[in-house]
Amino acid sequence: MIRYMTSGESHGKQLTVIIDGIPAGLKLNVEDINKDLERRRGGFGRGERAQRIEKDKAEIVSGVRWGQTIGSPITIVVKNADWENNKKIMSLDAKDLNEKMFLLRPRPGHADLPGAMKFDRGDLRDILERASARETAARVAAGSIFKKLLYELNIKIYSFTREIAGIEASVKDILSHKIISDIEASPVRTPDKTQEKQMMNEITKAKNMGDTLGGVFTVVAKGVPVGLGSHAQWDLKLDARIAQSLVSIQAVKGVEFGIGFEYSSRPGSKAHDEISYSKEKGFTRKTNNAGGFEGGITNGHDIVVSCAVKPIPSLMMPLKSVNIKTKKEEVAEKVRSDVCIVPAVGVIGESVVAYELARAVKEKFGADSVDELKENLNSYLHQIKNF
Ligand code: EPS
Repeated sequence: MIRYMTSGESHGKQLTVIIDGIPAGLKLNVEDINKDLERRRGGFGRGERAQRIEKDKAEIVSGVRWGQTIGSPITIVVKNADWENNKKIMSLDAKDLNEKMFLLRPRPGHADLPGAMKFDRGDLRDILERASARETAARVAAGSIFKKLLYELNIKIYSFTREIAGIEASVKDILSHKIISDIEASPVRTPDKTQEKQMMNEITKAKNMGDTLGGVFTVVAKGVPVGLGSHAQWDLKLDARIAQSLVSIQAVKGVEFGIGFEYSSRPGSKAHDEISYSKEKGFTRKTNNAGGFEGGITNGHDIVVSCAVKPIPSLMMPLKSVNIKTKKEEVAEKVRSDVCIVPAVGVIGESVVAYELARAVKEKFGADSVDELKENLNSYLHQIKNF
């Protein structure tokens, strides 16, 4: 089984991720992980910290030897540069406790208030440090390994920004690899050059107003074989697992597969992807409204999943709130933050989709080494071809 767990506070010493179950023999290079970390750090609309303070260099401290995984748990550490400026605030030592530093005015839309109530903390920092999207650096480091494993099986994943603040990109062929270079060259990670400018203008306007913006990103996985996930039990449905992983990303509020919410307004005759057959291609469909899933099982078409991202709750022009100590109405804490994270969240989306796919692949094909995994997949593909 593949699983992973992260730890670390936003301004703590480091983020850590432990990944278990990656087969032996996967070639790993820390620079590949760093490239993904760099992609997550970027994007027009990110704040000072993500872009200038943090360098996000991964250090692999276990599970790899001589450039290859060896089957044991892989540990990756990403140091927080900003810890140096926050040593007192984040101190482990009781003697450093300072009530003057407490954050008391929860931000509407943030984990601040329900988290503090649940964990009975008098300082909102105890919650916001872990709720912070900084944690996703650890998930992206892990995601880089999942993507690499999937790449060995010819499964490729990419993402792009579909919309920012209601400005929608027109993307002619989202399933063509050719758009990847346009996406990666765009400051907002969208392949639509015209809308890119509009999106950037909106972000600049919001920044000047002390406001924040949300949007929609899409993740695409190509080369996914038919038969991952299962209809037979609710928690084996792979689209459901992917949805859980995506909604677990900070600020994600909605998920749709394929045409998603549009299904509600179409009759069945115009909704479903008709099936055809040829000897060369086997079973295919001309359309992919379903986004690659039927009954929680991959159907051999590309996975297409989009997510709605809410505007970040840390506003420079804060909303009304209540002081948790005095219970008096006050405005929420002003916390340095980003204006729009949609471009970065696409990269995080790739990582969590890659996790769910890698986990499903390992569940179906077992294997302790990459070669064994490939062999098992190939024999299954042979079986599928003869169906
Ligand atoms: C974050 C607030 C900001 C972001 C941070 C996430 O941090 P700070 O308050 O220290 O400026 O920059 O994101 C990152 C540093 C990152 O690498 O993603 C938050 O509250 O979620």
